[in-house]
Amino acid sequence: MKLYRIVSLLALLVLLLSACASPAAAPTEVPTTGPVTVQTSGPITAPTQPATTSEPQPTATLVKPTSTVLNLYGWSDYVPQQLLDDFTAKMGIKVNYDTYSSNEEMLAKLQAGASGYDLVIPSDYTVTITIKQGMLEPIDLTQIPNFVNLDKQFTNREYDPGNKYSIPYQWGTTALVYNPAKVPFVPKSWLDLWDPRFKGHLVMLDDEREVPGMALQVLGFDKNSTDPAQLEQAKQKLIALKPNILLFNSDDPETSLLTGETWAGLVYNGNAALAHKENPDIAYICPTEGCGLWFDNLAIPAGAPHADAALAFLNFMLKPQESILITTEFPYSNPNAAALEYLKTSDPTTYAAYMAFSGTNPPPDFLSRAVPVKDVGTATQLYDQLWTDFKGQ
Ligand code: N2P
Repeated sequence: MKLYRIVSLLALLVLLLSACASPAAAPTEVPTTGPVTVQTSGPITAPTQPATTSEPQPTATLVKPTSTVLNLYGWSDYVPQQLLDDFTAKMGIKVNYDTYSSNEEMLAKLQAGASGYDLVIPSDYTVTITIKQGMLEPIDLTQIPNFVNLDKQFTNREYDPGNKYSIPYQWGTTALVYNPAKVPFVPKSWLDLWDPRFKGHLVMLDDEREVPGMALQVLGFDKNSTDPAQLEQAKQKLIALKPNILLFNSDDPETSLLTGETWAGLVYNGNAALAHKENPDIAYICPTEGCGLWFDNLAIPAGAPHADAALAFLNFMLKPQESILITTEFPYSNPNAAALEYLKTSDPTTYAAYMAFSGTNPPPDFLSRAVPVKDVGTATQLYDQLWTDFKGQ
């Protein structure tokens, strides 16, 4: 009993000390290199400090930006206008938001040089590529005290150890969505999409890594295969699926599911969540062969003309009250633990929907089959070619 008391007191002391620690400190954990262990089945782990402590701490000397403009280049349907308006109102910085539909589209623009953008939203493997190619500006984490709001499962990951170049924005899966009212059976395998009854009724993302990755999984190969023979087989497999595909759309594939034009397909979790919100029958599963897993991040392109404004935005969007605007409007999964805690009380209905749906809060067996896209180096060209050939068929 006595020992128990001492242990409890020590635990309390550690807690108090960690609460007093400088919030601007960079993460010190060992990079996560093993399999993904994101815990999403139960309630999200409590943040290291109360959700209400979202304002910059007095210990951090925040540099006040002098720029009055911020040029954001991000995925379409991904950053709420309200968040941008709030930032403008608070900081006096106007935000221009240009959009893209794939990592490859964004990458091509950056590679063309002098894009004029201050912020981009690359997925994990594209963070790797852009770091490798010297295309990102290092991020001074002392200027982002709200970084502590992030769940540690999503920081310091293998694609950017120490978050030197990128700040988590949203994360999610890429899996199979279907409308039970239209589909006369319960799909379990990706192979079900090849069923002739789906003729002209599938929607697929216009994503040259996730779609071939799925075909590779179906064939029992590594989702990130660089073997030309395996990629050729994946292409042939996809060509056989073509009659069933009505459209390729990475911007709002949920629309065609809701109108009933499409009955099933391969989409990002947020698309499925938006469809499910309107039509609760619409389901989202990770098939037996596996599905996709991704982590999107905000990053500052090298030579960004308004890097000071970009840094201020990174800290701003991590405030719980701002971050939940993202989850409310574009319900992908949110890596901001403090924001989810805040959502629990500020909007219990949205929080309950977030926790209940497999897209936003995937159960462990779903996640255990989810495989991330990796940078495949020069084999990227093989995927480019596969995609061009397949779509041109
Ligand atoms: C938003 C697309 C989400 C990005 N339209 C998936 N990585």
